[in-house]
Amino acid sequence: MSKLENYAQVLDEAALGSQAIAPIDSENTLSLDDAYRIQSLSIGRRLARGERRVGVKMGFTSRAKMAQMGLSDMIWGRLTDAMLLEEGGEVDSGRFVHPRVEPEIAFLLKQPLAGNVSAPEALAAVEAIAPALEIIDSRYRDFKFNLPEVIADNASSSAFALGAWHTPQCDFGNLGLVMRIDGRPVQVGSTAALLGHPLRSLVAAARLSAAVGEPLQAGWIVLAGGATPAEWLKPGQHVSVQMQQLGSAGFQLR
Ligand code: OOG
Ligand code: MG
Repeated sequence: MSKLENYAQVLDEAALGSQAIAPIDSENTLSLDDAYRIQSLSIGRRLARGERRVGVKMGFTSRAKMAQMGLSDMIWGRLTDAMLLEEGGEVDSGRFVHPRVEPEIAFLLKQPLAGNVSAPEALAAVEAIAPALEIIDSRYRDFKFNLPEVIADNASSSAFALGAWHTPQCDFGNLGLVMRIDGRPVQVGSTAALLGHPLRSLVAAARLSAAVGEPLQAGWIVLAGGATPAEWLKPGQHVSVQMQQLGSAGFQLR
């Protein structure tokens, strides 16, 4: 087994067993290409177990997220069907190491989207948009990592909940949002925090995915990134996000 395959196995097993691991790049020797290769290999293990690819998540697309995690480069990860929570449903905290939650907006594509596309071209490929919550769960102890480490760990992807889909007719460039935990507002923000307009995140997803030979597909979901800092989650908590025009999404952590 190659070194990169070995890291993919270690990360995949950490996620499966909800066990934190030590950093894999403490010597700062992994390149970003290596990191995305590890991510691809670890997702390959999930696909081999029967999971299905459903899209892409973008990370560090808001200043709030970059500042919270101390990293300033955009990253992306691969989403599978096993990460999608049932809307309004319950999720078992035993699945996670140390989960956090953040408010996002999701795109559903009606046609493939690849390469250097403009914002209007990206919009033309969007079937629907929805409010979303992402549960991120770093497999590294203390939720601490450098850039290659978090990329190798599939950008901390763990689970996501979606609200109802809406046609993308409204101008969703600056929609106010409130994230609540047990009814208490914990983060307030706007979709404008995402690169000025969340469509820019979709444009970046189209470019980055095509660059590794996995162009965005019709039917795929793209998560645009956390619009506010993430909040720690504890068993028993209920989380919701309410977004102007688009309604809400939520889940209960058991
Ligand atoms: C990395 C994932 C970042 C986002 O929306 O910015 C991310 C992390 O914060 O652990 O999902
Ligand atoms: Mg996120």
